Amino acid sequence: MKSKASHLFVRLTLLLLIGLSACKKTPPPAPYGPLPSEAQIAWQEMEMNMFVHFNMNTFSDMEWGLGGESPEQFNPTALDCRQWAKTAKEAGMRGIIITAKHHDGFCLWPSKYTEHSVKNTPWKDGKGDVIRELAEACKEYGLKLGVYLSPWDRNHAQYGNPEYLDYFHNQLKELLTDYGDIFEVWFDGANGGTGYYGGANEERKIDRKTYYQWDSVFSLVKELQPNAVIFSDGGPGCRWVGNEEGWANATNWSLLRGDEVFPGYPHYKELRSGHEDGTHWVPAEADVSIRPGWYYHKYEDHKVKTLPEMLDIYYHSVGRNSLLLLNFPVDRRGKIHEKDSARITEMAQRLKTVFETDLALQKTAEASNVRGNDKAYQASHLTDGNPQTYWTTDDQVTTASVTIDLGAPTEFNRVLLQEYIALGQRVEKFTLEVLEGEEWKQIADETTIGYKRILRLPNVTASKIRLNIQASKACPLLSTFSLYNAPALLLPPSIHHDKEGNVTLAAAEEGLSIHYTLDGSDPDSSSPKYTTPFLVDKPATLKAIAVEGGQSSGISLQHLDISPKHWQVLQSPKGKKEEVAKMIDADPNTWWESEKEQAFPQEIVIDLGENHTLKGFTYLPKQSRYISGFIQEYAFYVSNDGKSWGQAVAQGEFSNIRNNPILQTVNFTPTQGRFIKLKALRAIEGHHSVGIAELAVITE
Ligand code: FUL
Repeated sequence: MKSKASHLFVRLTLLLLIGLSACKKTPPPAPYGPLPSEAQIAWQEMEMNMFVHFNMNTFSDMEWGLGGESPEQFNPTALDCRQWAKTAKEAGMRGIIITAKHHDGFCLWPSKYTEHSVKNTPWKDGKGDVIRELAEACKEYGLKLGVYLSPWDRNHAQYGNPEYLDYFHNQLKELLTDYGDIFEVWFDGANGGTGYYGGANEERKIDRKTYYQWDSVFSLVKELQPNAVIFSDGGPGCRWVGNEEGWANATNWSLLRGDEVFPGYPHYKELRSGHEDGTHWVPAEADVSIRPGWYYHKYEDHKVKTLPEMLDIYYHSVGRNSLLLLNFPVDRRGKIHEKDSARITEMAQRLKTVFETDLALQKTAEASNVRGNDKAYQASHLTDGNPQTYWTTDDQVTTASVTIDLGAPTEFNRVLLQEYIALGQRVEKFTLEVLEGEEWKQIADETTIGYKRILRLPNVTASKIRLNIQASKACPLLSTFSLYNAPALLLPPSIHHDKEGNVTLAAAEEGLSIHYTLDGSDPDSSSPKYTTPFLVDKPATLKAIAVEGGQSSGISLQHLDISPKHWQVLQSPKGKKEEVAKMIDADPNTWWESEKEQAFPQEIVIDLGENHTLKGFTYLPKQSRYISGFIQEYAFYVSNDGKSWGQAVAQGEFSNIRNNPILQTVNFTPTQGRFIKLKALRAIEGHHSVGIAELAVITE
């Protein structure tokens, strides 16, 4: 029989051995594949930056200026770079990138190498420097500064010749030496060389791949700003995401076959996912504007993206392993417009609310494999709130599971995962399961993670959640596994009344109930509940709210009327006849436009199919990014037989349609008729076409 003392000895020895093995320093996994530089990691951690498009186009009201604009035009009345910086800072952004020179060649700084710059403008008597003011504002607000310098230059006389390259290099030198640290240099893939756009020297065709001598451009950046990340379609620092709508594919590798891709790369859709077999670390940057245009146009004041649209962008960029570069078209004052700053504030507040409380923080996590059974790599690093620590497995293990025990049934609808990217991007496939009662249920089946992956899921209440890594290029390394419960987004529902007369109501997020009225009274949670589309084919005032747990949204309101189901366009000016029905398809996003250069008046006649008492009409001008065909002066007629029209029932002008091309409503004395005629007498700005997104009537 062993003595108590010998028992104690054995136990102590065992404890010592366990302790020793726990302390044993298992070496970390070897890096796998292409790796990010320190600068790229710091860049990725910025997550969301501000893009500012402000330049000559702001004053010429263009998107791509031609290059011949007079510097006299550039004259912001109240330039306020501090306001931009404050807006960015308060929204949680870390840097600002400014269009120092866009395709039209005008420079926001007094470059020594051209007269086409701020120095020849009335603004501050030619003594101003926008880049300097922005650099100072960024410093004040603790933001980093980046510059966009368009390679394509429609002003420079030598563009297309080798001489232009010296100019381009010299400008880059100025920007990279005179304004302190630059965190990103943005080289746009868009350029001429097509002979199509009609700016200066456009007939000089260039080879986008070779003309700019990218290698020497990139070396210059490296020499002058070693920490700057270089953006272009193919990097080398970060890559364009392959669309201008702010989204990456769900599968998104921070890798690229770097030697294949160059600015202007034709297979740009590949950039949405990167190249799984990429040879270089070139993470995605998703650029998108808060309005349709990159530059400010007053006529887009009503088109600032909605909060749900902004949130989709966030989840589809930052939530998909991409950086988000969100553009603000600064206006002619030199300020971010009030509508845009209100929207970004709303978005930032919402994100703060959603990601305030990590429900997995400090919860127990267990993994099917821990590298060398070493505490340094244990699963609890996933829930310790520290992105610098990670869980990883033994080298040969590329499939593994981690289970988080939440301690009690917990409701959540967001899952956030992060790989520890300093050692490479690895995970190729994963699923998520939750323990609901006694049952494990799969709630997600996904591919890549990368620096950050956020999944938006329907609400689930579970006591445990399990992550199954099903494929990884090498042993997986994850730093974060967080859960959040986003409160419902209680925005007024959207209303769509289609061509057939069906009304569809939609809440900003799943899971909310919608209640509505059709008699003009304010709805509450006892009003009829919306379940499926319903028919309304007569005049009615629709009001709707979204409701969740005793809370209601504001009211959305729309006047509904007879549907255009049986209408026919009988007469229209010269243009695509097969598309003419787009003006009566109840879809505001499609339009019909007559051929350019036609004489006025131009007439449109519509047969409503039967007699109605009409008391007004509505006209929605085309809602495209490029304005033309906005009717300025009109006359409107009603007829019983489509032949005799008599006097106009309404005549006048859409006074502010250029700047505010929203739905135009005209009321007139009630008149019986089956046929209507809109006579366009003039379009804005001397245009000679007529563009109509929707034409509709108001009946009694
Ligand atoms: C594009 C440009 O052509 C647009 O004008 C804008 O600057 C956008 C960010 O990049 O390629």
